[in-house]
Parts: sequence; C-alpha cells; structure tokens
Amino acid sequence: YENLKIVEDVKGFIRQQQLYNAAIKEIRTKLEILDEEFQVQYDHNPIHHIEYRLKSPKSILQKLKKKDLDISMSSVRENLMDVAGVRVICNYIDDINSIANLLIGQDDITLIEKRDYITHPKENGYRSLHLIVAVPIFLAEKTEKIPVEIQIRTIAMDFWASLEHQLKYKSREDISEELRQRLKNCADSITQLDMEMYEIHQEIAVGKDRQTSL
Ligand code: 0O2
Repeated sequence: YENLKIVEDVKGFIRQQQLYNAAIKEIRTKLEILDEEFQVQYDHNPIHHIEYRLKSPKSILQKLKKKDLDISMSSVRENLMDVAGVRVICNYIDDINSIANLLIGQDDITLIEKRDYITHPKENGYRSLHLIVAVPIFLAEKTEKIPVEIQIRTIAMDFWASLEHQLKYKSREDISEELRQRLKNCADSITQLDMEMYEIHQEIAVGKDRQTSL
C-alpha cells in the first residue's frame, strides 16, 4: 500500500510539473508575440531577452519549511505562486510598464498580485516589477488556471540583481554594513544610468520621427 501511494505521489508531481511548464510556455509565447508586434509597429523591441525556470523540488521543500507550510502537492498548489517563473529583461525602463500592462490586459490573464519594486525599491536597492498572474491551461477534459511569477526589469537592474544574488549566496555570513551601503550605491548609480539611457533613446526616437515626417 505504501509503494502504491509513492507511485501516485510521483505521478501527481510529474503531472503538476507538466502544468507549470505549459504555463511558462504560454507566457513566453504571449511575451514574444508582444515583442514582435512592437518591432513591426514601432521599430523597437522592448524585450532584450527572456529567462525562465521551474522551481526545483529542493527549493520548493525549503520554501514550504521556511513558511511552516504543509508538505504536500496541494499545499504547493495553494501556497507557492512562484513554482513557474519567467524573467523578462527589457531594454529601457519605460518598456517594463508597457509590457506589464499589455500582458495584464489580455482576456485570459488574471492578475493575482503586483509588487512594484521600481516605484518602491527594496531597502538594499533591489528594483524589479513582480507580477503573479494565472494563465489557463486547456487540457483534454478540463481547464486549469496556473500561477506564474513574472519578474520584469531592465538589463541594468538585472545586472545588479544577478551579482547581488551571487554575492549574497557566496558570503555565508551576513555582509557588513559598509558593503551593504556600497551595493546600495551601485543600485543608485544603475537607476541614474537607466534614466539617462531612456532619455537618449527618447531623443533619438523623436529625431527619427521628425526626419520621416519631413
Ligand atoms: P528564486 O530562486 O529567485 O526563486 P515570497 O517568499 O516569494 O512569498 P518574497 O520573497 O517577499 O515573498 O517575494 P518577492 O519579494 O516578490 O521576491 C521573490 C523573488 O524576487 C526572489 O525569489 C528573487 O528572485 C527576487 N528578489 C527579491 N528580492 C531580491 C533581492 O533583494 N535581491 C535579488 N537579487 N533578488 C531578489 P526567491 O524566492 O528568493 O528565489
């Protein structure tokens, strides 16, 4: 009986993973279509590239334990919204809201949560727009709405977040206040860079429009 239960659990887990993978595919396709449309209409690609991942069983277990949650597949389904994760790296800062709003506006997408760490950066300097959306997956006999966590950020924000994540991961102890402040200063410089690059891009785009209208 015990073995039968394990087989059922494993089957359930694989099935659930398939659903999360399908949800990632749906979101990626939607984003790619939006990016291509922008290219055709405005001669501009808002998306630099897209990354995605399925949370590993080990991280799922760690998160359930950290949050003191029941360790079961139904607990994962109900409580963890970031098993399927998509990261959208945009070129310019204004591309972030354009992409987010167009995606959220689609009929089959349900917005579950929005965390704007760009308007309100984290204390350490972390900036990104986080969305949790549910996307319907059409199966043979039913439709399931699957949550996906989408992080949208610029290349510059991604540069900072990736390195900060590595540094945090590498240093086993908490980093000193001085290093924390230096990392925060890097985040501030990056904010400035993002604004400056955005303005340069705007000015070039306006110049191009003027030339074509002449
Ligand atoms: P992984 O491996 O990246 O998935 P939650 O525990 O998710 O319910 P939390 O952590 O407050 O609540 O959610 P939040 O703030 O939306 O952050 C979720 C994810 O954003 C993190 O995933 C990171 O990927 C990223 N993130 C958030 N804060 C920081 C930060 O200060 N620095 C960096 N580099 N990334 C950050 P996980 O779960 O940590 O892991």
